[in-house]
Order: sequence, then structure tokens, then C-alpha cells
Amino acid sequence: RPRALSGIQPTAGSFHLGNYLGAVRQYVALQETHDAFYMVVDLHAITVPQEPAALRANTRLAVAQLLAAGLDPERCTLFVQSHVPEHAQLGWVMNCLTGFGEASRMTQFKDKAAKQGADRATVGLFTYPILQVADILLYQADAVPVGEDQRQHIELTRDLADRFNTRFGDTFTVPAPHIVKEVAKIYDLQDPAIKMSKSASTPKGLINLLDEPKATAKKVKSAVTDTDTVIRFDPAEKPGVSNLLTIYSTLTGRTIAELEKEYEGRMYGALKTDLAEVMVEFVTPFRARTQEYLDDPDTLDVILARGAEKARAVAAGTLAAAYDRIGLLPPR
Ligand code: AQP
Repeated sequence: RPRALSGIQPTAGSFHLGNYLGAVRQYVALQETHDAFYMVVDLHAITVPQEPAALRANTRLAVAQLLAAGLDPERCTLFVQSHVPEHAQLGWVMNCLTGFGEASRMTQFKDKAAKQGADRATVGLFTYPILQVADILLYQADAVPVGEDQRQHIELTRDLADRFNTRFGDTFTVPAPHIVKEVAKIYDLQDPAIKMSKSASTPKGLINLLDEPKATAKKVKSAVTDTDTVIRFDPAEKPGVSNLLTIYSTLTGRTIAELEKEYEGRMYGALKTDLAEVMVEFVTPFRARTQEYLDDPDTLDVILARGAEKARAVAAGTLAAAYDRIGLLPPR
């Protein structure tokens, strides 16, 4: 079986609809076809300030949401990044292979640093994509399910895997991004020119899966569309309506063409009301399942302990091979 690897941050508490449609849904699908490793990336989370108690609680909450979304610890390896020390260790090796200029070109860092102010951005935020390279290469991943915003980081991963292999001999699988075009970028409901994001979206434009379903329905009903009246999928001319159609289609499994036909001659209000209902039907059981997992922290911890053990068995072998190739003297 090919390998898949991905990670999600435990920062915001609730996953948002962009995280779910762009990434987590693909995690669930790839469990069936891949030897899949999924982790909650707490070491990435601390690249920006975190309150310790909140970070701990949000890490469990992220695991509960991944299980609620359909990850099955019998079919994938689910773990917390900091439970596997090899991530930080290979991260250092990768730091030493990355050019400063090369790292400086990462657009996500530039955006986030600009938002925080250059003085407040940490070195950790700067090297975040390089730790991500280590995350992926440790598992010899073939496929990395992510949203479009991560494409540049996967390119960096490919470059560094190639560089290492050329310099020190074949060691790492060169991975490919697994980006599902239709849902690669879910847009803010209030500003369909920007991606839905926990840091950039306004509260009204961001659908958090764990919000009150009523509040979610309200956000869908007040989504920004356009001054036209035709319900048609056309991301360039009608980004708001197209975003709603994408969400609708993905959550129901109905094609965009089918939806366009159903809503022909009808008002935007009808589309929004129906989508609000679809969304409520999706988030209501998701919230309940998340709560059930949260109510049983012992079971969560057992899942994570087994996951870390399985992950370490793979990661330790890769790290040892990499250390050996670069000439680090092994301990006796
Ligand atoms: N709007 C989105 N559409 C599709 N996919 C998305 N992802 C995030 N936003 C969208 C994907 O979700 C996965 C996990 O993301 P993360 O935990 O690394 O967080 P992020 O990418 O930093 O999420 P945000 O909300 O965009 O955070 P900020 O605002 O801090 O940048 C990734 O695979 C990501 O592609």
C-alpha cells in the first residue's frame, strides 16, 4: 500500500469547514487505500503563542474531531506530533539543508509574519515549513492530503528529499500533494475572494464545525453572493455562489450540474436555506460524536499511545538511516 501522511493544528479549538472539506475528508478516504499516518501537530501550533492549558485541551479536542470525522484507529495511525521526538530531530537536519533564501520565499510565512509584525514573528514560524518537510519524509509518504495553501510546502518537501537523496544516497520517498481540486480552497462566506481561515476570516465568514448549529445556519443564510440572480457555478464571475455550490455538492454527494438544474429560476435565498439545512444535518451529529470522544479521555489517550508507538516504529528507522547517511557517529 502507498503511504499517506498529513497533520492538522490544534490551535483554534474547532476545525472550520475549510479544514474539513479541504483536508480531513481526504484523510478519511485515504484510510481505505493507503497506509495512512495522521497527526495533530502541536509543535507547529507553538510557532505562535499558546496558552498551555488551552493547547493541551485543544490537542485532545482535535483528536476527538478527527475521530468524529471518521478516522478509525484500526485503519490508520493517529498520533500527536510531540509524542514522536524524531520530528524535531529530523527537522534539525532539514534546517541544515535549506537555504535561508529558499525558506524566505515561503508565502505563508510572509503573510503570517506581516500580520503579526516582523518583530513578533518567531524563528519557529520561519522554519515551520522545514519541520513539515521532516514530518512527511519520516514516514516515506507518497501522498500528502492538504488544501491548496499547502502546495508550496509540499514543493519544498520534494526539493529537500531530492537534495538529500542526491547528496547522501537514496533515503527518502519524494512525496506528491494530494489536493482535490473541487475543494482545494473553500472561501470565506463574507469575502469569497479570500480563503476561509481561522486567522483571516471575520467570525461571520468562518464556519466552525463545533459552533451552535443555529449560528451556522444563520451564517450560511447571510453569505455574500452577488447582485445577479442566476444560480450558476462560475468561480470567476460568481465566487460567492460558486463557493456555496461547492460546499453543497461536497456535503451531499450531488453534482454541481444537478444542483444548477434544481435551482434554475430560483432565488439565492432558496439555495441558502437548503444549504443551511444540509449544514445543520452535518454538524449536529459531528458535534455529538466529538463530545462523546471528549467525555472519554482515557480511550483517547490509549488511541494516542498506540498511534505514537506505531508512528515511532517507522520514524525511528528513517531517522537512523538519515543520521547514518550524513555521517553522524552512532552511539555504541
Ligand atoms: N479554506 C480552506 N480550504 C481548503 N483547505 C483548507 N485548509 C485550511 N483552510 C482551508 C487545510 O486544512 C488543513 C489543516 O490546516 P492547518 O491546521 O495547518 O491550519 P491552516 O492551514 O493554518 O488553517 P487556517 O485556518 O488557514 O489557519 P491560519 O488562518 O492560521 O492560516 C491543511 O491541509 C490546509 O491546507
